[in-house]
Amino acid sequence: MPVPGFEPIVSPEQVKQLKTRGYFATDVFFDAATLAMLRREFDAFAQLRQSSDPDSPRLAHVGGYRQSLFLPQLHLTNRHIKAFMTHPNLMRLCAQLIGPDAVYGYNQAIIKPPKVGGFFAWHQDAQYQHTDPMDPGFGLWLAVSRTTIANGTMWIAPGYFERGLQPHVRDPEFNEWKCVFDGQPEPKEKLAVELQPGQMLVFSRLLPHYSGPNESDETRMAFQWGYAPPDFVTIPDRKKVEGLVPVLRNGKVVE
Ligand SMILES: O=C(O)CCC(=O)C(=O)O
Repeated sequence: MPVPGFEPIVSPEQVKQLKTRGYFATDVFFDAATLAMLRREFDAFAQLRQSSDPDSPRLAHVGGYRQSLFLPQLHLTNRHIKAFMTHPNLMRLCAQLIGPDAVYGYNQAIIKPPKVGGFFAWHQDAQYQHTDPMDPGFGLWLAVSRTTIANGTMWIAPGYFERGLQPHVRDPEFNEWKCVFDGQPEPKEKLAVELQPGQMLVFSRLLPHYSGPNESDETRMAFQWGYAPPDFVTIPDRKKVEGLVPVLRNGKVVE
């Protein structure tokens, strides 16, 4: 049901592809000023992290391996990013895909410095937090810089989306989950998602995805978060997720 006051922003074909293949890519969704703001704020967070943590990856080539910078929960301390979460285009997307009530939760910037930014293992986001329903709302991955195969863009395995949550094994070295595809570490088919700055991958929490190492001379910058209806719970304990931030309530934007 359309939400009054919010024009749909993506096509019926894109909505169908999200339901059947677990993803679609948007056109450029944000203007240059918004992208410049995100770059500026992410750079500032990165500088701060680097000045307080000498082991943090540098935004210049320092050699080494697997040194991406993860900057979590930026809305908590940054008013520009908090305001970005209710950007009019995002609210149109929420109203179109979710309805009159929506929240967001965990968010992070992921910066892969030139040459040293590492890969991120194949996984389904649903593995990191089991919920009922398993796939509430949608995830977003925004290219803040351009994202290419060479600089470590996202790869996806749509063939596994409809098969639900796949087995994962824990990788103690990197403290992360690795998806297992019919007993194999790699899916039979995969697709690289190369995006221009301002384009987004809209995807399901059940879509297996991976990102490659940054072997280029440029910095890869992305922002990841998602929106959901407010009423999902974690399983098996059936608790509400803490820290969710409402953005739409009864069809009105919550500032
Ligand atoms: O931006 C990336 O490299 C991918 C990160 C990712 O998939 C995740 O944190 O779930």
